[in-house]
This record gives sequence, structure tokens and C-alpha cells, in this order.
Amino acid sequence: EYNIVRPKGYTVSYHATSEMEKHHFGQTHPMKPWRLTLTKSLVTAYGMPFAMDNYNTRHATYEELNSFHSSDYLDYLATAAPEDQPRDLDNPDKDVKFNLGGSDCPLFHGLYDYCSMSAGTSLDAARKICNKQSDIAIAWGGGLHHAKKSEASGFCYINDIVLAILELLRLYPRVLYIDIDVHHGDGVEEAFFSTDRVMTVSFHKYQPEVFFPGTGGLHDNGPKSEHNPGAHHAINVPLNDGITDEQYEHLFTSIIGKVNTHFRPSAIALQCGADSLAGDRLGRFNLKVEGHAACVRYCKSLGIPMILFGGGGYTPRNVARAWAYETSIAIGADQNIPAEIPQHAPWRQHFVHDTLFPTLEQSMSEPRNNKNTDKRLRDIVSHVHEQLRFVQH
Ligand code: ZL4
Ligand code: CA
Ligand code: ZN
Repeated sequence: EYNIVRPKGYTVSYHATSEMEKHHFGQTHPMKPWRLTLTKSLVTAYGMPFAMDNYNTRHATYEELNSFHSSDYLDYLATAAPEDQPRDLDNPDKDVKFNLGGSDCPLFHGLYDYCSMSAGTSLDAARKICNKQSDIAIAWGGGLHHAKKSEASGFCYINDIVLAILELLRLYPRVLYIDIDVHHGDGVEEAFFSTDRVMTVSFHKYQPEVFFPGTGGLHDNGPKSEHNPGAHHAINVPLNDGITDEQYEHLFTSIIGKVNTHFRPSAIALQCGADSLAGDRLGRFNLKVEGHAACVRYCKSLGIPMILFGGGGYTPRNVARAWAYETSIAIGADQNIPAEIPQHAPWRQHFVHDTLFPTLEQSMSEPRNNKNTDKRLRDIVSHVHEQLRFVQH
């Protein structure tokens, strides 16, 4: 009923499994895998699956997870049971192994299945890009950027992004990682600290001691030891509360545009965490769906093979709006879908406002004060441009 057709000249693949969405982190935990169901139902209500190759993802194997994560961590992850949760409710994060079982990274029923499905989604996406069967591969179930080699962190257990980038590096000489989640992409940054084949760029709220994870300052550009080829290949864009669409878009295009000409990536991995949207339960920014999606549109315009990952996003109706609209940009149908949530969309009443593009006032009772001065943003851009003088491929 909408004019949704396959894009001419390129292919988009969508990687998901409804099995992942059935898992629960616990009653009041902010991470709700159910947001993936809401996203898929909106994508489907708009008729977008007709324009893509749709794949049901498999579980990643132990060996695949082992290409980044250590065996002792994976063995514990595979066998730890919810009963292994520490019982000391006053001090829940004490005595946990590998940071598993605390309040951020609880042990829940089916945890290992959930993790291997998220990783399977991103690995399948990477393989479709590598064998040229896909030009843009979508993995909204991935994007878990905080997980470390031997440690869970910030709702992330397996770093599916690192696994996917390692897969891309088998074929592509250079991979650009971009992270628009409101949190710093510390796990991905750290994994590629010592190579010049991956450049990482994270935009995030930065306020050490206050906002998780506390890393990602403007001057943290990779360890500058004498023979580290990875020096200068980590870019951090630390931001304050309340940044607007206009400021964010300007920052994003001036930084990524310059990164593109200096680094000349052969593939892009874009983490689209939706907690940078206005009204997010954990977020701090004033971005609308339009401003968030402008980042996806800009990356697509570079014409480089790309994976779109999910990530954070704690107000499920807004996560679904952003990722559904970004899917429409990937297939080039953003001009052909109506802003109104389709009448027949399941969960339609859940969206509260019946539009893909709520205003700031609709997203939150009172928009946050914008604490980002234009002077500070100019300083950030000039520091990044200076860093890039050391990067010439
Ligand atoms: C919760 O309500 O800042 C976890 C976490 C569980 C249920 C009931 C337990 C109540 C907010 C967060 C106690 C919760 C105490 N429940 C949580 C330093 C912290 C130690 C843990 O988007 N407490 C840790 C992680 C961040 C911290 C953000 C973002 C992931 C991503 C990619 C991860 N951790 C302080 C918090 C709740 C909870 C309510 C919570 N945790 C908010 N911010 C954090 O970048 C997917
Ligand atoms: Ca980020
Ligand atoms: Zn986040």
C-alpha cells in the first residue's frame, strides 16, 4: 500500500531473530530486548521487508565468540546460572566474577543464548558485506559496545561489534567505527587501540565520576607509545547535556567528513544507540529522530559498504521510531513512508503520539537545558582536525 520497492543498484539486508526478544534482564532493568519486537513490527507495518533481504539469524558459535573473548570468561558465561547471583542485596556488585551478576549485567535465564544470538546477528551482517551480497546490513540486535575481552560491562556481555569488525578486516583494509550511542564506545575503542586499520569515533555525554563509563575525553586518542600504529586512531567527541539536532548534525558531518578524507575507510560500522534521543530513560541529549537519522543518511551518502548496529535505547517507542526510520533511509524509502504510524501497526497505542517524528515537547515534559556552547563545539572540531593530520592513508 505504500510505495516501498527494492532500491536500484544496491542491496540492504536485515538480520534479526524473534528468539532474542523474549529474554528479560529483570523487572525494572532499563534494557528491554522487547524493543526489537516493536522495531520489527513498525518496519513490517510500513512494508519495508519487501525492499530488503531478510535473514533469520543463527547463534554465534563458541569459536566465533572466542575470536575476541577469552575462554575463561566464555566458560563462566556459558555455565553461570541465575542462582549464582550474589545474594547481598545491599552490596549487589561485590564479589562478582567477570563483572557478571551485578545489577548492570545480571545473570538471567537464557543469557548465553541471548548473547550468542546478538553476536550471530552482527557476524551474519559482516559476512553479507564481505561476500558482497549486501551493501548495507542491518543488525539492530547488536551494538553492545562496552563488553571487554574478559569482562561484562554496562548491559553488554559479548562485544558483537568487535567480532563483526574482525570479520570485516579479513577483506577490507580499513574499517571506520562510528558510535552515536549517548555512552562512550569504550570496548570497541580499547579492542583496536593498537592498530591503524580501525579508526573509532564516539560521540557521547562525558562527565567522569557521574556518567557511565567515564572514559572518552577529547584528548584520549589512543596510547601514544613510541611504536603504536594505533596512536591518533581513536577520536572522542565529549558532549554535555541537551545538545540539539542542529549542533549534532554540524559536528557529525564536519568530523566524519574529515575522517573520511584522511582515513579513507573501505567499510563503515555505525553503532546507532538510540539513547541519544530526547526523552530517553538514561539519556541526556535533545536529539529528535530526524537529527539521529541524519547521521545514518550522511554515512550512507559516502557510498561505502556499511553495517548498522543497534545499541542503547531505553524508551522503547522512540527506539522503534528511530530504527524503523533509519531502516527506511537504508532502503531509500524515507520519502515514501508517511509520518503517521500505520493504522494497522501492532502496538500502535504504545507510541502515545501517532507520528514517527514527535516534537521535543512530546518526547519529554521539559526539554533539557542545552549546556553545549558553540565555542566548545568549535574547539572540539579543531582538536579533531589536528589529530587527523597524523592520519594519512
Ligand atoms: C539498573 O532499575 O552507572 C539496573 C541500571 C537494574 C533494577 C533494580 C536495581 C536497582 C539504572 C541502571 C539498583 C541499580 C543500580 N535496575 C545500578 C555504576 C553503576 C552501578 C550500578 O547503552 N547502578 C554503574 C550502565 C550504567 C552505572 C549504562 C549503557 C549501555 C549502552 C549500550 C550502560 N552503570 C550505577 C548504577 C535498575 C537500573 C537502573 C543504570 N546503569 C543506568 N546507568 C547505568 O551504552 C547498550
Ligand atoms: Ca557514543
Ligand atoms: Zn548507551
